[in-house]
Amino acid sequence: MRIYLISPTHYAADGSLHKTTRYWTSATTLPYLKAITPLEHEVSFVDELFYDVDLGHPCDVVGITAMGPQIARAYDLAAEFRRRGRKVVLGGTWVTLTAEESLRHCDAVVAGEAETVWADVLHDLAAGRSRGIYRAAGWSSLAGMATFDYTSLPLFKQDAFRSSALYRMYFHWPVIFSRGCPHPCEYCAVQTYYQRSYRTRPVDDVMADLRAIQRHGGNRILFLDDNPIAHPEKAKELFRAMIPLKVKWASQSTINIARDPELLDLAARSGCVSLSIGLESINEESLAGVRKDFNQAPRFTEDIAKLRRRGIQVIALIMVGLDGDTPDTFGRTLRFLIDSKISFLKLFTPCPYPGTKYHEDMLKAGRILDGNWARYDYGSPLIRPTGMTADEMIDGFRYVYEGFYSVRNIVRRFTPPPPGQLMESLAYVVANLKVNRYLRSHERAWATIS
Ligand code: B12
Ligand code: SF4
Repeated sequence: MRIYLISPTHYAADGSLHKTTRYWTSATTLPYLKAITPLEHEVSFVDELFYDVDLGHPCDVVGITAMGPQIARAYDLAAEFRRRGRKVVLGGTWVTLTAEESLRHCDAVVAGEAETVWADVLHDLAAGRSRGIYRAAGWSSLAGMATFDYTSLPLFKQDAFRSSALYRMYFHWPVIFSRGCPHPCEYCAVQTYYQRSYRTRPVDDVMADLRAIQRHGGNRILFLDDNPIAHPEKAKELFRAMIPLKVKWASQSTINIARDPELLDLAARSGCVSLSIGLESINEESLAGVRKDFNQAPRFTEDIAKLRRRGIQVIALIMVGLDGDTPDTFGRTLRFLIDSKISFLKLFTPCPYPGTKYHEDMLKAGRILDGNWARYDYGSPLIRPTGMTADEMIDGFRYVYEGFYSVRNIVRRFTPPPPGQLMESLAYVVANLKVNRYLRSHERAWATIS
């Protein structure tokens, strides 16, 4: 069969498709799915963030992945392809957590990991049948994961990589070390999808990927993991092995990385230059309300200082409007972010992803304000907060963003920059100035910065 795999974009507030021509990394979902597809099938793929979906594609099966607000576009594409007589399969995090609802939009749903069920789905569709929801019986081993040609990544621009030193600094090659997360944060789709399980790949397999990337001339890595340090001893083993490679890497991580001196030392020595950390809130009560109390907000200032001392730029992920937050939380949050010299900020309003405990609680309490999945982005008022009105939440959200990215505060945050990483700091200053300009020219940019 001919299979067409799609990663959709999301709709902008005016109903147009959000598009861009450049992106700093790429998901691996589509090339990886291609790599695990039985060889008798022919597979092509497209990421709609850059390219247009070919609605007339001469395929037998369309496979669509989706994250967050992309789900609205995924359902529309599914409807259009089915109208044109194609079989449609949906998969990915969102679909997994809403499998029954998703099945109404397609011929088959892959709920959870595809490794052990994808061949069955294709076999059934080829025979003109479908079992509806295909769910793997257990978690598949991460040893010997299928590999793919890294230059086929949907958002990688090979020409730009060859011709532009700036692009070579900008593009981060995606690598996976682990899947899942054992923490209980109630709003989190990751721990819900993986049922709080956690697995790492053998270090040798990850090293093979890193070497393959280096053979292509790549030296900047992004770990796609949600929590690569959940098993600290495994992470230490990986970081130790990576030291001789002399790559630079970025990742998400919990703040626990700052609280284990050996782990932090190995991370820094293996080339860690920036970490996106889900601090979420400076309010202990707000953290406890979503079971993220392991964060221990009073330790943040000291933790961030430790990371900066090792030359690591800290990207803070913060939620505003959680229970426990009041209008004065915004000012305190902004001051904290500036005083701790955070390099980059991603703000979120609380988002009740269907399937999570947080969604269930908000639904029961009648606090969900918007059921339009297309608006399940970073900064829409989706739940009614308890300590302020929804309007106050959005005003506060803008106030923190505007304050954080004001030129005056950019200067304050990078004076002095983290030691030993001058080029990284310069790149972050430029990125900050770009956000400053973007925020001023795009009215609803607040909700879609990534
Ligand atoms: C890379 C990434 C991005 C990139 C994507 C760039 C691009 N277009 O290439 C960027 C940074 C832009 C991004 C943005 C966002 N992302 Co994102 N992203 C990821 C990340 C880190 C990796 C995805 C990946 O490559 N995984 C590796 C592949 C191999 O695994 P996989 O995708 O899970 O696929 C497996 C199965 O799920 C299944 N599968 C998946 N899709 C399909 C489809 C079919 C047809 C089949 C058969 C199987 C199948 O098969 C695979 C093998 O088992 C994941 C977290 C993660 N660790 O997965 C979050 C994640 C998917 N993102 C998420 C979200 C919410 C977002 C955002 C809304 C912002 C945010 N809050 O993080 C935006 C939305 C984008 C938009 N358009 O508006 C959530 C999804 C939650 C949900 N319920 O939907 C995740 C899980 C992160 C999280 N912490 O919650 N993201
Ligand atoms: S630590 Fe991060 S990935 Fe893990 S459950 Fe909490 S929010 Fe999710």
